[in-house]
Amino acid sequence: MYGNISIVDTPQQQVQEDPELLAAFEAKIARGEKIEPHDWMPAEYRRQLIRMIEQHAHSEIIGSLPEGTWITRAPGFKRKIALMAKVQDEVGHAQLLYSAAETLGKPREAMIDDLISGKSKYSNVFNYPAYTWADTAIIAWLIDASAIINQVTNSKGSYAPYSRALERICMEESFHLKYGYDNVVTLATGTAVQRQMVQEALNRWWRPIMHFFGPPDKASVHTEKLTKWKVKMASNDDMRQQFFNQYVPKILELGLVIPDPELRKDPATGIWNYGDPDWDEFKRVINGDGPCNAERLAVRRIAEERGRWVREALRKADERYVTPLA
Ligand code: BYC
Repeated sequence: MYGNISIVDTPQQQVQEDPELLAAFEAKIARGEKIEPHDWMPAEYRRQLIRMIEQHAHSEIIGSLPEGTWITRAPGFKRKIALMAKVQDEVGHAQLLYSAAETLGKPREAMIDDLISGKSKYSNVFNYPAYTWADTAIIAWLIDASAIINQVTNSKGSYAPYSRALERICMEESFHLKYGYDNVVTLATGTAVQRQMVQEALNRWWRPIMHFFGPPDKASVHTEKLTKWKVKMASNDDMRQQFFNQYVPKILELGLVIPDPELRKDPATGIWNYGDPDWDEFKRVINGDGPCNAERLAVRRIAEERGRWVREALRKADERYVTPLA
């Protein structure tokens, strides 16, 4: 219970919804209308949205860390400025998304607590290290590209505050993608050492990027419900296929090798077939056992601790402002 809004925390806490209200809600969604925070919604719709938007917000804030470690080491002043702006944008996206999730009744403090205690998930990809400058280039090009595919699609979804946040985020992400592509092109058309560096980075990130779109549809837990309620506007496999369609030709054009010998488009169906990207690794990483999970959460815990006095000061100033003068 947060304030006067009761939040169902687990799917086990079944709520018997009023059938008339539920039917009206589903008809509204079927007509393509948006749901606003004050509108009636089923408890499960609220729970699913909080889960997904909160995970997305955490992904943005944790996602700023792998690239953030390169701000002090960026090759050249202009690239440093560009990277600083990108990292700042990602943190801003987290703010927009936490605000969107708050409209559903869960306070930001509770979301942050669930992140740093390890209760909430965030995107698998940010639990891997950025060893070289080329890793940052691959992140900014291909992870931002993957995020854009996901976000442009879901910005057409039913929950208005999430749609609005996604539209705004995508505008900034499209700059990130251009910045990342420019860095990859520089390396891929550079010296032999630079080409090797970017190829090795692609080898490291390809599998995590396959995982980014979520488990195969047949193993996805939430897709059916989220698609019915137009929160997810395409399945995990459909978005992964869209990524292949758009980016495999661009990667090959740069003379890079995709580290999956089985990746091939079936000319009859137009479907890309690919080798097993190791779904066991995906499960381990999203459940806390990736190469950098502990480090990422430790950084967030320190930030939370160090920022406590600022939040306290703001809260006190706020209280003083709203307390009527004696
Ligand atoms: N990573 O039933 P499924 C960025 C979990 S940041 C971790 O298919 P769903 C950027 C899933 O949560 C943008 N966990 O789930 C930032 C569920 O677990 P729970 C990040 C994953 O929700 C900085 C379980 O697996 N984008 O671009 O239907 C720098 C079963 O999965 C992942 C978003 O967050 C994963 N990849 O679909 C640069 C997008 N995949 O909750 C760039 C918002 C699945 O039952 N999220 N799981 O314990 C979504 O669109 C959807 O939640 C997903 C998964 C497509 C990711």
